[in-house]
Amino acid sequence: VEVAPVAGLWQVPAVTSSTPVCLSIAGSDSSAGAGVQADLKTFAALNTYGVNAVTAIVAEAPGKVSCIEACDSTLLAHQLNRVRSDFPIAAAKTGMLATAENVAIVANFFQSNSDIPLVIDPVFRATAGDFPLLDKKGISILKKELLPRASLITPNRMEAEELLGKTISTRNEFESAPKEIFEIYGCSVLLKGGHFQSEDSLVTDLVWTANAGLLRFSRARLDVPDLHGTGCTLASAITAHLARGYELDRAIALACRYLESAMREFLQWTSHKTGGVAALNHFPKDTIVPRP
Ligand code: PXL
Repeated sequence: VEVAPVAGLWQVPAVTSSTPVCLSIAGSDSSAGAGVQADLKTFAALNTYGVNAVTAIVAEAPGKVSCIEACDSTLLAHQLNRVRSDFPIAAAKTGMLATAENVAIVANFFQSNSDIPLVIDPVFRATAGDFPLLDKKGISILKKELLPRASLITPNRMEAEELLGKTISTRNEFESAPKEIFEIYGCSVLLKGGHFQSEDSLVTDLVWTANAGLLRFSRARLDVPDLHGTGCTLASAITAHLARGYELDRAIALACRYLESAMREFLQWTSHKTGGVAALNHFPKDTIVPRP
């Protein structure tokens, strides 16, 4: 195949790119459906540029974690300071932090970068396999030093129970949980409804913000295989839309739409050995990325 050269002299553009930069602070997932890989794909799909600081490396396929190694916290601090000093970070997101030392580094970073909007996915355990993704002391530092700094936190049912120190079983408990979490930690809350039963065929996420009070975001409950990384993807999509200039409620609505498309258009491969595997499609055809 012959490719014609571009005519004329190419000149380095003198303008600053308008593409917003997003930062992911998360673990590496070898299956690339969750973690830093999911975050970077989501940032790219939503027309932002992703940079990252890796907190741990996880050897896994969906539902099967076989080995976890946390990154040294000095290496994490170097990654954060390196990208911060060169890139204009418009919004950031944290996922798996692995250790108390890493949480302390991240809390310290956001103390001296208080202008960056921050979405925290409080990842404590892998849903499948019940592997801890943050140690006990780390959970305690996260609660005290990092959550109060967040623009939004995105717990699922188990994480919300850990944050409140009690179970959330009834409809009423579910409805009042976001405000209770807000009152303890002082940040806006998106409580994901995927693990709660409902009479209708909808999944409803509840959001509590100081300004708007309780908001509801509903979508169809999809009959798809277990898709790993939905939490990482939702939090990253919210981060990308915040970086693109949207207010929090609009960023959440757009992110829910994107996640639904990534689920509806999921990918799957069959295998004689294991029966097969499925994954979120981070580049669904049905992605709408409106201009802010
Ligand atoms: O989905 C939670 C999660 C986040 N980050 C990493 C993971 C997982 C789940 O296994 O591996 C790196």
